[in-house]
Amino acid sequence: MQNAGNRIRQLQNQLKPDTMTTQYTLFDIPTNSTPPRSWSPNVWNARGVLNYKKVTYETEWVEYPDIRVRLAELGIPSKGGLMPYTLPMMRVTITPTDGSEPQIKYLTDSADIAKYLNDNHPEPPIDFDSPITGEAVKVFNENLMDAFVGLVLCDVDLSLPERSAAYFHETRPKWMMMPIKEFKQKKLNEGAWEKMEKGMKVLADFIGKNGGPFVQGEKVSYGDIRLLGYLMWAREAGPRDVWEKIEGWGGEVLQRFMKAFEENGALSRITY
Ligand SMILES: N[C@@H](CCC(=O)N[C@@H](CS)C(=O)NCC(=O)O)C(=O)O
Repeated sequence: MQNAGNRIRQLQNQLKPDTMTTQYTLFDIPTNSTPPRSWSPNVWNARGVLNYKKVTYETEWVEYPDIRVRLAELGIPSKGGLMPYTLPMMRVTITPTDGSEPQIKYLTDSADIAKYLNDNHPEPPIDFDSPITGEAVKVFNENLMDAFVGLVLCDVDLSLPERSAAYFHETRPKWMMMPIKEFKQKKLNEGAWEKMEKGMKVLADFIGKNGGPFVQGEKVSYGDIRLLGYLMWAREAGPRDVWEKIEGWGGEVLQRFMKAFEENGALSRITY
């Protein structure tokens, strides 16, 4: 699937733009709200780019236990291991206007989807080349991931529909090597709240280092999108008090960061 983006680009280059139409479908995991909301940090890496670029797309909601069934049915190869099929996935349907058969491709990793969209929809640009993306992910992983796992991930089931929550309870203890409740308690004992407070201050310093609203100042990089994804995970699927604390500790820098993404359209579509 790695080269699916390239193959589609080749095809698009062969065809003149007015001789085909392109449709996108984003496969996403729903919350239990009506309408469902997008909450997964990985999916937000793709959805954030679609929204920011104002690309037209539709969403197909797939509950956790149905991901492998739906993707296998569409002919997607298994990745093996504990998570053989994952979302986000994006279907690209290219329909030639001469009536010949549509070409369908599936992109099955958030980074591939984001890159594909940036290559095919250059405006507004997202900086993918700067080392800032790697730095942003590193800052998050080193300072906040552990706290997010304890305070956000462990309670995600509260925001999921019943069957997805049951799947979560069945699968996650296998990674955690213990029941979710015990794992959360372990993270609390290891100082999850203190780590969250400290980590959010480090993150705010990092985001604000060029004057904000984004890490490089005015220019949006894929690193900003990745950070947005993690924050949306907490905002949309974490307990309310955790998000309120995160907002407080992120301070004015975080407020400006989220507001800038509201204003540039990246958060314009959450439910469809
Ligand atoms: N590298 C992948 C990771 C995606 C991923 O881990 N997705 C999770 C949802 S957040 C998933 O689909 N899990 C399926 C499962 O747990 O069975 C990407 O970013 O696209």
